[in-house]
Amino acid sequence: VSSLADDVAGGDRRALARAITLVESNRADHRAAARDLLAELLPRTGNAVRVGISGAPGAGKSTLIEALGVRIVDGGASLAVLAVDPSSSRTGGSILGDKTRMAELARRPEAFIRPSPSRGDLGGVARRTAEVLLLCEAAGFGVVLVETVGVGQSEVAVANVVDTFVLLVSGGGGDELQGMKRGIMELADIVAVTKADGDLAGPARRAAADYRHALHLLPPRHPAWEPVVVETSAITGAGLDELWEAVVTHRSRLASDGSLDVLRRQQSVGRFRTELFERVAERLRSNGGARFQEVEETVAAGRVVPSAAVDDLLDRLLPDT
Ligand SMILES: Nc1nc2c(ncn2[C@@H]2O[C@H](COP(=O)(O)OP(=O)(O)OP(=O)(O)O)[C@@H](O)[C@H]2O)c(=O)[nH]1
Ligand SMILES: [Mg+2]
Repeated sequence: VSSLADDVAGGDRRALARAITLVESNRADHRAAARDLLAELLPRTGNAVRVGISGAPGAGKSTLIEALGVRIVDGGASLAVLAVDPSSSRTGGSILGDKTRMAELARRPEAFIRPSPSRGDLGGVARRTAEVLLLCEAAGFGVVLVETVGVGQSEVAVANVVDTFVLLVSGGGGDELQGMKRGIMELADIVAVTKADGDLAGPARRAAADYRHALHLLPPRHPAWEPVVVETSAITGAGLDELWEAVVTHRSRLASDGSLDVLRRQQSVGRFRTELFERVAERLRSNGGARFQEVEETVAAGRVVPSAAVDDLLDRLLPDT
């Protein structure tokens, strides 16, 4: 583990890939090794610009990341791209899609692209994403972009590990705003209306105006930042500089008034609590064993109300001290 940590810190890509595999594994011995590895690398983390890019399936995330990513590395930064896709049924296609959609970026030595396998629950996805991001920072990447498909709560998980959250919407899908959950809009520091090219340029402009209006009605996430809407096209390159400028400005505003520290502290504590509560629940279930099932049966049969069954079980398994 110690020599793997050294290799990761030295920027060795193959070591980084192995470290990520370790962190993503569920095997108990791998988990233990991953824990040691992260502990050793932790002092080298925290320095990247962490950006989340989320949007509906097919919104244009990968294509945008490819075009934006090439600009970022052209600008002299090193870039890691992580793809998170919790909907396992789509994973195979998505990984293939990402490989081909980011072909140019994948050839650049300053870039590292890692499609994350999306086994498991949301908590697992959140933990792995956070830890893989830390590994990329320890390996020296200046920018980490996390792509996530907005299919529910995965974007919340990703918003909890990044500094700047970009919501990507497709200019063609004018009705998207109607069905969009308020909670997702509230996460957005930046909305990028993409595919603003050709026939879609007009609809994209109208969609951008709608989003500006909608964002205006929401309470701001940070006192120092009013969410912005940019129109982009991964095909013509329009708006990409503006988008990156917005990310950099957002990030430096947060850094300069101390909100970045506050945000990251809250994120760490939030992940700690989420994981703690999930794991306590798991352990209760497995330690409860047969008793757990017995109690569930009494609830199922309508003999006890759920809250009373919980009181009873908790008193026995986790007594108040
Ligand atoms: N006209 C136009 N088409 C685009 C643009 N960006 C992406 N597309 C097209 O939109 C489709 C979906 O693009 P992707 O980048 O794979 O979208 P995604 O959001 O990553 O999709 P998933 O990862 O599957 O959720 C592809 O056919 C792209 O060629 C754009 O800026 N303009
Ligand atoms: Mg994609």
